[in-house]
Amino acid sequence: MKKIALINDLSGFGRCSLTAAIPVISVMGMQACPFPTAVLTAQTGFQSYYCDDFTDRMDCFTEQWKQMGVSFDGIYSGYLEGAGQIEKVLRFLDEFQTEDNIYLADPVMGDHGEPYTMHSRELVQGMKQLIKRADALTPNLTELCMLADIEYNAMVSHRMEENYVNQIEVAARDLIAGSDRTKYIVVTGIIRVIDGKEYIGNLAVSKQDSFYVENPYTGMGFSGTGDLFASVISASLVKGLSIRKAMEKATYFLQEAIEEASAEQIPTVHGVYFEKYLSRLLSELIFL
Ligand code: PXL
Repeated sequence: MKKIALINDLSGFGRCSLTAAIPVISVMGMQACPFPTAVLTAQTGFQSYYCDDFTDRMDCFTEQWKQMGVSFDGIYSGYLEGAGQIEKVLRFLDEFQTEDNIYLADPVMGDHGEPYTMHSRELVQGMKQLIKRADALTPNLTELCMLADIEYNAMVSHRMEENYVNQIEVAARDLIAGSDRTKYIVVTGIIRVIDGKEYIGNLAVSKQDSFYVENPYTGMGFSGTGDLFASVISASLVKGLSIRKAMEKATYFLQEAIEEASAEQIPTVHGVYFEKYLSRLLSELIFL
């Protein structure tokens, strides 16, 4: 059975990071191997939470797994508890990244133009190095702007323009050009206004082409949806599916869960009821 190493935090509440990634990878027929970056009582969007930073224990995972002689078909990194963890992930990659396995980096740093609490200038600088090692990246628009040194408000001020998505594509393509390894960037959370109605979309960009999918926007952003999306993309690419198929799978899995959460006014910090929709990820390709 294929294995994916999941470098991410474990949050008791928020339906994000490892609690999102493990079920998705499992239902898609692969072994999820968690490599925790931090353990939190709840994700950082809650008013109060306790966080145990795992920076000084990350090398133990790398060392022990190396001694065990294990290997991975995929590596997926998400939330890092500060810039000091970049070198730990790089060390893990030095040991476990190969020509053939697929590394997806989700550069978790902020959303809606705002940085998350662990954000720092050093984290952005470190993330710019880390993403060069990735086969695929899944930044939201805020994170793309941070990585490409674009002012978020300046970018979204173009959202009414016809070529808005093309402008984002140019920024994504620049990041691809800066890496020998990166094949795909999927930019999530692109909000457009057409005839007074809001739409939210995801843009996949590769060296050769691009692919954009959008749906009506409910106006609410829920915890963990980016992590669930990245988990489906990671598992799909490891299975050998195309980026287009991967995005279709992720959209089919999440769209109704997000609409339901918006209609029921679930507090956004708790995330969506993705558990109800996991069966949508089962497919005939499950044991490939
Ligand atoms: O969903 C991204 C994420 C992951 N992990 C933690 C977070 C966040 C976003 O706020 O706080 C702990």
